[in-house]
Amino acid sequence: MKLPILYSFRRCPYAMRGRLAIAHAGIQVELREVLLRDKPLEMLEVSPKGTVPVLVLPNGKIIEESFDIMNWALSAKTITHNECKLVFLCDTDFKPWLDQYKYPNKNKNYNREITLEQAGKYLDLLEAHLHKNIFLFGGARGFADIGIAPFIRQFANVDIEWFLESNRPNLIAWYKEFIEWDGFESIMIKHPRWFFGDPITFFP
Ligand SMILES: N[C@@H](CCC(=O)N[C@@H](CS)C(=O)NCC(=O)O)C(=O)O
Repeated sequence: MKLPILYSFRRCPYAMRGRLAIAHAGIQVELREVLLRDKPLEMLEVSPKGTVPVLVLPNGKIIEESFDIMNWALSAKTITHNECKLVFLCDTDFKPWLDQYKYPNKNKNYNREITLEQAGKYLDLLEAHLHKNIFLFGGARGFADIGIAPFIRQFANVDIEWFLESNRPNLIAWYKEFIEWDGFESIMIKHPRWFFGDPITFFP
């Protein structure tokens, strides 16, 4: 049976959320680990925009946005408008500040305090959600947790002491639960770079 093909890059948070959703849904795909600076032609042919993740379905359909891959994988579960909105805000409002924070040298006007204040607005929003439940929308991990956690992990890793000392106990507990979750560990297993003709790497 032909499997969907997932072009992915281990450390990319967008690819992580795609892998998390696929693994969470219990779907099996063929994993093709790429090098961002030398992407395979097979991937660029089907998705010329050149970002990962890219999912190629057996019927030839291409899904080239991580959000859409999560939607595809988790479609059996009910995804609410509010969950989508929180993930969307992560990509539009939080990610630009995360990029500034991660790569301060790329912007000569970089200001750490402003960045932390602006990114902090989104962190506060998550903190408020987590006030009621251990996951963002209830007692079980869902679309929003999977879609957002890889980005919060990246943010935390820039200055872990600052993050752990910030006054957001629920967010910190949620973050720790995520990084210690074996479901997360399992999607972070290292795979060699894919080359045409290689044997299939099954994921998960
Ligand atoms: N909107 C895209 C963004 C994906 C994205 O930007 N991925 C990065 C890696 S984290 C990428 O592939 N960048 C291309 C490159 O670095 O050449 C999505 O959600 O899938």
